Amino acid sequence: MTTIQFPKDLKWGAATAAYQIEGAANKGGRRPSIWDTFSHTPGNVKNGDNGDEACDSYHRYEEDVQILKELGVDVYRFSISWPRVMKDDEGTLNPEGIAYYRTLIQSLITEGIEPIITLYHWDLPQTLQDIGGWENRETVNAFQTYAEAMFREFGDSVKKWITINEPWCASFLSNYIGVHAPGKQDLQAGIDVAHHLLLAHGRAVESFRGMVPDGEIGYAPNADWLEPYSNSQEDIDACKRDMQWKIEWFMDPVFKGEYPALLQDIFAKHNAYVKVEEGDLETISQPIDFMGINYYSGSIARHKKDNGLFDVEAIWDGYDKTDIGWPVYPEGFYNLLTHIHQLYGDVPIYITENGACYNHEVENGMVNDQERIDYLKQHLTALHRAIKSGVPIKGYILWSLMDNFEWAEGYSKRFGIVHVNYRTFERTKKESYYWYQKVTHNNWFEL
Ligand code: PNW
Repeated sequence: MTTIQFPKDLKWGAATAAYQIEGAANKGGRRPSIWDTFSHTPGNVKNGDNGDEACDSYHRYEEDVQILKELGVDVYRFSISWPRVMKDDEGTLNPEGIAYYRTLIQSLITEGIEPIITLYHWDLPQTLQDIGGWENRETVNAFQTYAEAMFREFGDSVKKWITINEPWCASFLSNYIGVHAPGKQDLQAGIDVAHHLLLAHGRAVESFRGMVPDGEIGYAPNADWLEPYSNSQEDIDACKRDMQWKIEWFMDPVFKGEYPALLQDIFAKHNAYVKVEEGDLETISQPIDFMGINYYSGSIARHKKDNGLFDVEAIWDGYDKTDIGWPVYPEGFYNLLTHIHQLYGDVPIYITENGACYNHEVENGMVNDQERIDYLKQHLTALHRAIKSGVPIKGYILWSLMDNFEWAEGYSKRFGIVHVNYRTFERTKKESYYWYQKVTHNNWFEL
C-alpha cells in the first residue's frame, strides 16, 4: 500500500452549475437562457431532455448543503444563473433571484463551506442571443454590468470568483462545432465569441479590483492532453496545434497579452480572423489571482491530412473509457499541469473540475461506483505528482457533487458522487461519495 498525502492547505471541493442542477426554469422570475431555447428545440439534446426541473436544487438547496457539509469539503463551486438574477440586460436586479443565492451563500458559510462563484457557466440570457449573443460586443458590456451587480450584492461574503467557465466550449464547441447552445457551425463566430468571452473576463476583473479588493478572481479554461502517436515531427506538431487551440488560444491572451501566431495563420487559411480592438489585450491580460483548470481526458493523436482544422486525428483505442466514451488518461492530467506551469509560470492553480461519467444505478439503497473511485485515485495520484514537481496547486474541486443535466447528453450521463432520481429528486450517496469524504477528512488516501 502506498499512501498519497496532500499538503495541509490544499482545498477540497465539489462543483455544480446552475442550469445543470437548479430546475425551476420558469420560477422566481427567471428569464429563458440560450440553453432553454436550445434544449427545447428538438434534435439538440439526447432524449429531448431539458433543464426545466433538473435536480430541483432551487427548492432542495438545503438538503444539498447538508450533503456538502457531511462530505467535509472546504469549498463549493456553483454558478449563478445570469437570467435568474437580472430582470433585463440593462442592470435591473430580480430580487427573488438575488434572495435565492443570498440564502444559499449564507447556508454554506454557516456550515463552514466557502462558496466559489462562477459567473458564466453557459446560460446566456436569450434576450442577448437575440442581438447576436457573444458574437456581439454589446454582450460584453451586459456581462460587465451583471458581474458588477453580483460583486456588489455578494462581494462582502464571497471572496473567490470565477469569471468564465470553459471558454473553449462556450465558443468553439458551441459556435463552430455546434453541439452546445446556440448550436452554430461557423469558425468566424467561434473566434469572435472566444474573443468576447476573454474580453468579458478582463472587464469583470477590472471591476472586481475596485469592488472586492480583498477577493480573488480567476477563470476556468478546459483542456485535454494529446500525446504524439510517434516521434515523428508531423505527429508532434499535430498534437501541438490541437492543444494550442484549447490551451494557448485561451491562456496566451490572459498571461502574455497576445494570441498564438501559429493558430492565427491556420484560421486565416479559412478566411477567419481574430478581431482585436485597441486596448482589448490590455484588458484581457490584467493580472488574475488564480487559474482554474478543468481536466477530464486525453488520448494519443497523430497527423492526418485534411482532418479538421488542424490535420490531426485522435486515437481513442486501447484505453479504458468512461460511460461518456472519454478515455481514462491520468498521465495527461500530470502532463497538462506541468506543461501549463512551464508556459505560464507560478500562477496559483485550482483544479476547478475533474471527474468521471459512470452510469451506475441505485441497488438496495446503494450505488457501487468502484470505477469512479478508481478514476479519482488515478487522477489524484497524478495531481499529487504535479504538486511534488512544483506546480502551485491550491485546490481540487470534483465534478460533480451530484448527477445532473449533462448538456447535449441530457440526463443520460451521470457524473455525480451523489445519485439523483429524476422522477422523485431523491439523492443517494454513492460509494465514491464516502470514499471522497475520507479524502477530505484525512488529506490522504491509500492507493
Ligand atoms: C464540462 N466536450 O463540459 C462542463 O464545465 C460541465 O458543465 C460538464 O458537466 C462537464 O465538463 C462534464 O462534461 C464539457 O464535448 C462538455 O468536449 C463537453 C465537452 C467538454 C466539456
